[in-house]
This record gives sequence, C-alpha cells and structure tokens, in this order.
Amino acid sequence: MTITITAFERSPDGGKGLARDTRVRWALEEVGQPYEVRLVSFRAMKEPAHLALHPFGQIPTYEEGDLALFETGAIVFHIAERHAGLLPLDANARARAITWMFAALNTVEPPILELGTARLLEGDKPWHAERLPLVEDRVRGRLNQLSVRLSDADWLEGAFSAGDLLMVSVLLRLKSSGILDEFPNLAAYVARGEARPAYKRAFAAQLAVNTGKPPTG
Ligand code: GTB
Repeated sequence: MTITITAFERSPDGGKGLARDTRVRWALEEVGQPYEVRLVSFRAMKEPAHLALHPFGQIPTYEEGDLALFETGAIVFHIAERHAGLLPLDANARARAITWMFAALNTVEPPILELGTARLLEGDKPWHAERLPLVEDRVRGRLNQLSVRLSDADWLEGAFSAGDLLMVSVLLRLKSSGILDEFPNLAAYVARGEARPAYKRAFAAQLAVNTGKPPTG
C-alpha cells in the first residue's frame, strides 16, 4: 500500500531539515519503506481537505490505505511497530526505547521549542534580554541530564532505535544555537544520527523540495 506524507511546499528553514516531515522521512528510510510526498502551502494546511487529515492544520500527516495519522510521535511509532529496524524485539528493551520516544517529545523538546519562540518571536519585547538566559538555562538543564544518562554510549538504549531517531531530531534544532556544543557527547550523538545513511537520504529528499533540485548521491 502506498504511503503518502505531507510536507511544506516551502519550508521556512529553506531546507535545513528542521520541519517535522524530516523525522517521518527518516523513519521510513530506516525501515526501507518507499513513500510519496504531497506538498502543501500554508493556506492549504488550513483548508477543510487538510484539516480532515490534521485537526490542527499542520504537517506532517501520514496516509496508508484507510489509515490517516498526524503527530510525528504517533507516525514514527506506527512505522516502528509495523516494520523491523526501529524497535528492539525484547519486550523490556522495546518498552525502554518507547520511553525515550516520549522523553524526546515530552521532556526534551518543550524547552527547545520555547527557546526557538524566545529567539524568533520575542526579540522585540522589552523583557527579551532578561528572559532569554532563563530559557537557555532551562535547555542546558535538560541537556545536562541527558548528557549524564547517555554518557559514552552510542545510543540511548543499546542499538539505535526510534527513541534515538526522535531525540536526535529534537536536538538538531539546537545546532545553530551553540548550546549543543557545550555537551560534546550530545554533539557527537547528533553527528552519529546525521551520519546514518537513512538520515542522509531523508535530509536530501527534503532539501530537494526546498531547493527545487533533485537529490544527489
Ligand atoms: N506536535 C506536532 C508533530 O509532532 O507532528 C507538531 C507539528 C508541527 O509543529 N508542524 C509544523 C507546522 O505545520 C511544521 S514543523 N506548522 C504550521 C502551522 O502550525 O501553521 C515545525 C517547524 C516549522 C518550521 C521550522 N523551521 O523553519 O525551522 C522548524 C520546525
């Protein structure tokens, strides 16, 4: 059955791979599932046809036969459940990998998103200079805890899993901030994720959309 996802017709990041379709592309590449992409404009995302797929008018969505999903966590989980390669077979190891998926989205991503909001949308506010260091320190606090737990391991729970896929995707958003480099083991962890052939294919595919040039390599 054909898998179709949605992505920005033109991503505000110009192809840096930070929009959330990249996570879904990456998961599909890891498990070797071909997929099609329907590109949507910001206006189309708020129209009834797209709202029927995604109640919040966002990307990405995932369609496969009768099934339509939204929320990257749910989509990556669905892909990982249906195809080998993203979740361990051992029941306890699988539960721990799933725990890391939730941790990435519920515990690590929120302060990172808050930092993005503070930087991008609050720069003109009179309290911006006072608030920004507080928000940055909240991110540092989380990264410090994650860094301690990862220690010198390659991945969070044994072999690479959907938990790592989401955690690396979340941390990638920090690359331009310099904060990630304060935690060398996390910077190396993210680099390991980016070096995976499946990530490279996913990144190239979204870049091609945003540059109008076909993927190379
Ligand atoms: N919780 C949802 C999920 O995980 O799927 C969040 C989905 C979401 O935020 N989608 C964004 C969207 O559709 C795109 S990814 N926004 C349009 C809207 O809400 O109207 C967020 C995103 C956008 C842009 C950049 N960027 O340019 O760097 C990075 C991330």
